[in-house]
Amino acid sequence: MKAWLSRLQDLDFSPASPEELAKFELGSALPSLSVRLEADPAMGEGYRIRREPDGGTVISGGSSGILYGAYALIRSSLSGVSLPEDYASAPRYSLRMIDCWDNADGSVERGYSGRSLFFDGGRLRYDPSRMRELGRLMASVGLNVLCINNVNVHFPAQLLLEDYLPEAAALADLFRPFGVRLMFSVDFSQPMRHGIPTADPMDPAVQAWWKETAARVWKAIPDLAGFLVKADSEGRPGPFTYGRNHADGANMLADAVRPFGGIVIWRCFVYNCRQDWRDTKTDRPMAAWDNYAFLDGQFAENVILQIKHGPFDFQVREPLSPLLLGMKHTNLALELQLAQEYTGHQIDIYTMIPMWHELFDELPTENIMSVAAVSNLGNDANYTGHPLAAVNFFTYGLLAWDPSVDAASAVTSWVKMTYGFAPDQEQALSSLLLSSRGIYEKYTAPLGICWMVTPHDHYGPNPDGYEYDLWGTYHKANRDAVGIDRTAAGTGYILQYPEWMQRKYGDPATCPDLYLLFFHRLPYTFRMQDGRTMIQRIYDDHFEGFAETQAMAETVRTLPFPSPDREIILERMDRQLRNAKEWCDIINTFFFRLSGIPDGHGRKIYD
Ligand code: GCV
Repeated sequence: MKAWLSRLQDLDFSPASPEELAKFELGSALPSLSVRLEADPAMGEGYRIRREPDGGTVISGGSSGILYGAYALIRSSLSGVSLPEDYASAPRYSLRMIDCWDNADGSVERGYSGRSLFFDGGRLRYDPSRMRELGRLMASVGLNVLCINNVNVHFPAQLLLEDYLPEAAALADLFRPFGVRLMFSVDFSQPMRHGIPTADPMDPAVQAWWKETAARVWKAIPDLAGFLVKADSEGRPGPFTYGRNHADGANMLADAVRPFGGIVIWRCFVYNCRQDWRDTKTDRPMAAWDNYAFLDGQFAENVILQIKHGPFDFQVREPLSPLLLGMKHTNLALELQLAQEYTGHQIDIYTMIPMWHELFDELPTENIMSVAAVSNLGNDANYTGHPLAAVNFFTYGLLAWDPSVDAASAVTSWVKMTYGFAPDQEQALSSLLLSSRGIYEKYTAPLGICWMVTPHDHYGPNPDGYEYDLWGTYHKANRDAVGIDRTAAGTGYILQYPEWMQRKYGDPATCPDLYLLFFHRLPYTFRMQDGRTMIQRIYDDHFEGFAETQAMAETVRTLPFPSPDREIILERMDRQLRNAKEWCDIINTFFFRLSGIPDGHGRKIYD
């Protein structure tokens, strides 16, 4: 299976360079087109495609630029979206990353599409032809960095920097012609495996160990992109153990990798995961800011702080993380999650690009210097479990290249490339995908409240499942009111935002409805902007969300998906229907039992 590249010829050899691959792709996908490739190393990853008076086409660019130009031409031809006569493009961000949460034992943390493509039984073990397909899928949408192992570095993944290095170097060789560089997640305490009694970043022995290690690693893989680090988060080791801050930790690693052009990607997902639900002072969304904002300007130039898009954890609706707006003197990366951890496990249809555009509506593109997304891939034949989840990988690549890419045309291009449908069917599938996020949001946790999901597994409803837990994830629904007051009068979270955002979200009368319960604690009878009471809006959204899922299922059944996609899609659609019904009934019942307020339209809510 080659996902959206299924109309291309099999790649049954290992190309030596991006140019060779570009020639192969153009020759097989567009045989009637006369295309000349013109190397212009100064253009780097950028490319220019121009028509010559004689009818030929010239693609100029740096080595991978030529390859991206070739794929742009192929995408344009397969999706029928023509390019201007003279078209130039360059990526907005130089690092466009896929972060895999694959463990050495072959399991994938939050993976919903089979086992790891890279590891099995504690070793690097992969199918080279699938690696080529993956490289091709990445290059075809402009993605250029692949972090192959989980940020939770469980043993023996540490051996990537040690015994497994020769095999890792062979893997890097496989990806190089696709313009893809590898990255490794590293364990901050790794020096302690080697007789050093500490991982303190200020300790000379620790510093020396990382320097020697970096030298050895980059000798084996000279173009390794860098190290990715999850430190002091959810039980991972980090600088806090030694009374150091995260600039101390990140800068120490940055010193070690700098001579080789390496980057340290340092994640900001740091919060108190042992909170007491009775503690009303600690508000988890505030944690990243509290841990990092004061360090602005103190990180080395080859450190990038990677920040999840929202202050919680990839919920269906969260405001933009304030850290992405507040750290003006630090290199930042936006972290998205293609894996549908909280958004339907690649069983429910959930197309993300509308959500990403909402983020960029508030996030100036220049605030960040790179983008990363947690992978939704596994060794299922179709890579993404649900065939329609591939649209998220495809559109993520286009967005990482150019955040202003049009959502509808990106989704439609994917539909056209993947399925040769008639125009009305193509239109039906595109609009179904584009509306899927809104539908999922309606039948799950309401109005930005988050965390009403089944604990740990994160599929299906459990409105009180996280309420008395230690993760800082509370909604505090009682018989009168629901939500957390995060205004200045409440936890003060809102004060982490620039003033214009404080104004936008701070007053419940003007706060956009879908964010209402993220920022405010309100009575069920609160009047929404559309005149409905909040409780009525909750009931309406849930009934509508389920009805819209039923309509979605009807459409899905009429579409002529080829086998085996059709069987997989229909089976998952049935599961989604059951899930939507469960969410609708449980959430409505939960709020009805608490509030005692009946549905204004007399629909069935269980007592
Ligand atoms: C890789 C959430 C997920 C964890 C994940 C973590 C992270 O807590 O549930 O599985 O761990 O985020 O992003 O580090």
